[in-house]
Amino acid sequence: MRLSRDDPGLPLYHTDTARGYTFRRIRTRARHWLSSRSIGVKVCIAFTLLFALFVLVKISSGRRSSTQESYISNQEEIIINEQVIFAKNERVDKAEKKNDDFNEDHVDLERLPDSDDKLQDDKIELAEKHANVVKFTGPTNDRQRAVVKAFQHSWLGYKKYAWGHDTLKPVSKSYNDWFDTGLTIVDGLDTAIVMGLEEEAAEATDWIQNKLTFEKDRMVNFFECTIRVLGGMMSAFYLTGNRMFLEKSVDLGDRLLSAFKSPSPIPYSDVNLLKRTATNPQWGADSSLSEVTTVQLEYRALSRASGNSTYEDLSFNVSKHIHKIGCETHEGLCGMFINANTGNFKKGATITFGARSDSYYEYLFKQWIQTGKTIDWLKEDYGKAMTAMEKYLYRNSEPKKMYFIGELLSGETYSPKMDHLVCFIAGTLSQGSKNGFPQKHMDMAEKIGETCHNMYDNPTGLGPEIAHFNMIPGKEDLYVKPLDAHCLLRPEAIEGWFYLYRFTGDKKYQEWGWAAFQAIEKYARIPTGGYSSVVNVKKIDVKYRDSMESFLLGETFKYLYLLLGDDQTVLPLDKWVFTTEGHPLPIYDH
Ligand code: DMJ
Repeated sequence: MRLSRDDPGLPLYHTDTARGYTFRRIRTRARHWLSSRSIGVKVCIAFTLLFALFVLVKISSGRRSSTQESYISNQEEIIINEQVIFAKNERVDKAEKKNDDFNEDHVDLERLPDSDDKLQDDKIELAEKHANVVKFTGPTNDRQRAVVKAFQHSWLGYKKYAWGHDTLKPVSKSYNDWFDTGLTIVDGLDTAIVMGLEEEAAEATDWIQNKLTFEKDRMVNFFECTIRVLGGMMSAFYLTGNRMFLEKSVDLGDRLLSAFKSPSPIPYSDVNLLKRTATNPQWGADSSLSEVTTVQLEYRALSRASGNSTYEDLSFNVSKHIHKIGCETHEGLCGMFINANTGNFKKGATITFGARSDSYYEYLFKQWIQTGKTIDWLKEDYGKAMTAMEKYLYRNSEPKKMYFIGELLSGETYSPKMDHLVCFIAGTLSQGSKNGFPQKHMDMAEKIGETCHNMYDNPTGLGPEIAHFNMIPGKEDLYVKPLDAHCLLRPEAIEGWFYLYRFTGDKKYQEWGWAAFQAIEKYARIPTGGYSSVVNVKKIDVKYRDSMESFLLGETFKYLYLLLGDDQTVLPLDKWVFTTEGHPLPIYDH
């Protein structure tokens, strides 16, 4: 039943006359009550009222700023290097929100230089001078010459059947596009430069200058595009001093920054290069730990070269955020998923040094190196994580005692499984021990490096994607499940042996690298051009996956070439830091 205004069922003050009477009566009583109180009581009441007013104002201003967040669509646009990145209020609100909720360093987009002075000439001159000092004279022995030939064979196949596309399908003599940015060219260029291959380097440079465009209406993976394309071009810039590479990198970097249009310091995983939009991965709500924490070397180099600090600031905020929230349950070992909307780790996620986490640990260390060892917490977080790795994950097999790094499934259950990807840590640990970390790190590096070599003990001599280890006496130490037996010609084991050889001078690492190279030649080479990933490393009746990954040129051949060189002062590790994709970038003093 609906009540009318004059309904007798309503309380008295719901009629005008009665309400006026009631208020007058209350006011008179209140005045009378107050006049009969002491001064002290009156002061107390006044103070309480003022405090209540203050609280009300606070609450209402908080409400207002969160309401403002939903009105971002019709705002003025912010231009960064001639490109629209954020709607203005969206940017301001996000900056405020990041400061309020996440307390990361405010990234002041207003500080950005105008497009006119976006590339600072003094920085470019510096890079040009730097590049002039770097001379690559080509191979000095037969093994290096063989690796150069292999690189040329892969280049030839790519050129014949896939030029301008992302990757070669060497068996079907066709191509595959993932980002549609000529991935093999940009990822492989700096290897051609390092090998002294002037013709291939010139072809790549010409294509990047005249054909490469990022006006692509497709979603690309923010991390992969950063480490392969941006990293490749930034390395080429620093190795040659050619400012065209920097200009292209700025263009790509501005587009990729869209990933940071998230409500937390954690970027989204996928970016549309044309529309400059970003989303979570299609397969789930979370971003991978390794992906969000493995872009910082590249963006720092871009910022330092271009004079635009935004790339470095936004990407470094990710590291700062993770440092701040910490991974205390496992003393510095983090779960593999983190959410770009909340900025929080997914509870109960697997802890691993393999896929989805690996290079988080690598970039803690390498950022410390890149910034001239000036940021102590990077070193501390890395050291703490390595101690925890030894405690929770580092185990040995039986009966031969191969040392490996296993996983904690759901953050709890130990699994003696190691991805080939984990072999990178042999390199990082050995470099760490030469930069102030304990000798124990070198011991672990050598043991893991050896286990990675054992993983190659297969009929083809190639390494599998994943190995499992036996921890009970009496059985085989290492076994490969059929579904894990494929080989993408990944670089990590060879990368580890390269660092170990540089730091120990033990020639066994060169021998291991040479054996792996010969296996690639024997079982992965496609006569018409290129090399193919294989289906099962245990079968010499090889079946091909018909794909040649860009990192074969960007990393695997580069590390082989450097490992097998007589001159181990090429690209000295106190001047250059290798990105996770094997692209050398300069080390700064800050
Ligand atoms: C490369 O793209 C990078 O090394 C990345 O960090 C993970 N692994 C692949 C090659 O295996």
